[in-house]
Amino acid sequence: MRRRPLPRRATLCAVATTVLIGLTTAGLSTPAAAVPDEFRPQLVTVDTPTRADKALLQTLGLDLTEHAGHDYVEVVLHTPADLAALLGAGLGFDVRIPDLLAREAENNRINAAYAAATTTSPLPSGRDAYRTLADYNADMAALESDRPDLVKRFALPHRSLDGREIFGVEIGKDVHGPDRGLPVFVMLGVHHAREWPSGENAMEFAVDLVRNYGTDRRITDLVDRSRVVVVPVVNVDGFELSRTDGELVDIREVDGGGTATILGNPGNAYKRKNCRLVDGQDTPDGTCRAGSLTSPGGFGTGTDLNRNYGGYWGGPGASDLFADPTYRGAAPFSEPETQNIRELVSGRHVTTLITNHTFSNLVLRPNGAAPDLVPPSEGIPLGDPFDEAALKALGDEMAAQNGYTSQHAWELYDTTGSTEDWSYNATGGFGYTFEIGPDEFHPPFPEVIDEYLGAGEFAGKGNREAYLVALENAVDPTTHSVLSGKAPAGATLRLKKTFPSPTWEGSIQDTLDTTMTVGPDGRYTWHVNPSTRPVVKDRQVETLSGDPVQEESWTGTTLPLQSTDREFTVARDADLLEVVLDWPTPDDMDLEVYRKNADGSLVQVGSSGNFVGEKERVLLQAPEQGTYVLRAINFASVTPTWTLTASLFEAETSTVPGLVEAWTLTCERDGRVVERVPVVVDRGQQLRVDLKACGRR
Ligand code: 0X9
Ligand code: ZN
Repeated sequence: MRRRPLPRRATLCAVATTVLIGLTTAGLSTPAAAVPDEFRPQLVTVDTPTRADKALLQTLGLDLTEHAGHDYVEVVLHTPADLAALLGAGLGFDVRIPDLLAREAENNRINAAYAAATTTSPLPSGRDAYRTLADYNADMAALESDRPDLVKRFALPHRSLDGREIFGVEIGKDVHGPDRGLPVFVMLGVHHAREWPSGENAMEFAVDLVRNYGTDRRITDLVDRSRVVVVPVVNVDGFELSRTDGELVDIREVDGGGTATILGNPGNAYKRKNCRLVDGQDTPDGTCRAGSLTSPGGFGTGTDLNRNYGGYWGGPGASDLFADPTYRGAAPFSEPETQNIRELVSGRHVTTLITNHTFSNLVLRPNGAAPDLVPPSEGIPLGDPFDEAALKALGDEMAAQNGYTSQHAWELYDTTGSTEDWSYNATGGFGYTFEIGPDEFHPPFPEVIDEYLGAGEFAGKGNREAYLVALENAVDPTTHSVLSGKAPAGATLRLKKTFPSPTWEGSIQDTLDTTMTVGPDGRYTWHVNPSTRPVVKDRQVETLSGDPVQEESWTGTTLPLQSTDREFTVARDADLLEVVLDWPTPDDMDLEVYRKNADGSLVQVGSSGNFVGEKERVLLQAPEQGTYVLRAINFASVTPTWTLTASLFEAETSTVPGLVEAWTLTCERDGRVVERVPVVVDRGQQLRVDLKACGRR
């Protein structure tokens, strides 16, 4: 599949990357270097200025962290063999964390010192160290026993592959009583084993709501008006391995028993995926640790839970190779852990959802894949989500609290099968991924405190405030739909819908099945998601209209390993600037586009480094007026003569008409359906539906 590259922004990771401005040899070859005797597992930033480099990197079977920009990918090297593979491929790289074990040990030392010096941290729980899985489970049980009126701890329907129960807490007024149709906010953590702060932030939010209920007016009001469901650790098996191995590093250091063998492998401290050991086969309970020993760092085995959801499952940015870090799984929702979240979200009206990850300081909104991509299952470009304006507004508002960058998920890199790719498109509930923290999967614990409570100019805000903003959105009736009316006291109302959700190439059947109980006054108010799914709504598709409104062409000659610049001035407002570099032979040239500032400095705004043999093309949406520098780079072309064309277009937006879907609303008494009505309700709409027949005997 070939797609038009849209301009992308590099991630915000505080990464020391070698950005290739002009030509250096770093991206072309690395001087033959030997693997040092004393190998240490390490985090490196690999230069991948061209698509061919990225493609080559992907063939090496390395643990690509997915922290990537247009010209780099961060990679965990677990073994000397990994390093040898990278050196052998000749890709340039910078070592960012030279010794992950030493870093793990250093973090452990910082954590121990912090814990020793701290009685109570400023976190809602007062905790001063990362929780273990047992700590999470104990904390959830304690929350319930402390405030049984407010907290219901529950086990998710499916045990993990290694046989563990997975717990969550539901928070709300009279939470053990009947469901009265309040809007639901869902907060998730630790889909990826090594991303410990993602669970901490989720758990602290649960504690925060419970501890401050009754004293803090805003929190009391929000909890009274909602049900908040927190599942702090979705991938319990992976987390257990990562968390305990991270700790072991410390013990090995402390007891002086750090032998080369033990220190030569960080165990599963940097594991990403779940405990699927053999694809398509159940993992016998309790065998995950032993079974993943053959997989250095535990990265080879497992399914990437954030590629296993049904939404556009099987498309770009998800691998079909079991050993790859982004392995999508044998089928959509093949894993018990994703199936748990599917059932959780399908059985309630989750109006807003946040799934936490680490790291890169980002607030990501759907879709996961770029709008110009065409899923074969739909035959039209993905486009922007129907609710783009509202999704962006909320994303921006949350990012203003924690100082992160708010962007489309696809601007990071394409993904399919991620949590909100499914939850938003199937239910219409707003969904976001938070990438917490600047530069590490599980940094020293004090960083968790800063991220949650905010630090520096965000002190007193942070993720806490961003989550509260999200919860305010969850309860705001203008962002979802409301049904209300008369119905017999005590009757069960059910809203149900069955539909095909698009995967990349086909579809899966989804059923949303939700209930509430009518209160004693014979009236109900039900906060629900709109009846028509975003994925079948009208879709705006942008196409270039006819002739360019401004165009310029150049020919030139550039010798191998050199580059040539041409300037183009955008003199009017337009929708799209297209720059195409063409040359006669099927070999490798690259194209970079810069915007020229008033002081003559250059800011890169686009690049195209396609596979060998493909021509280069950069598209810039709504380019600012001014001067652009177009750089033709000869990476490896034997015919140094090229043609460069810059064209400015107006885009035509056409609308692909959508469908209207209905909920089926049933009123049930004593387990018998008494009344059934189709209900069509839009976002922001409040609809009155009296269930009169249900009241008649
Ligand atoms: O790749 C991922 O799953 C996430 N990054 S991470 O380093 N935590 O693994 C980002 C996913 C972004 N895409 C969507 N949320 N759709
Ligand atoms: Zn993650």
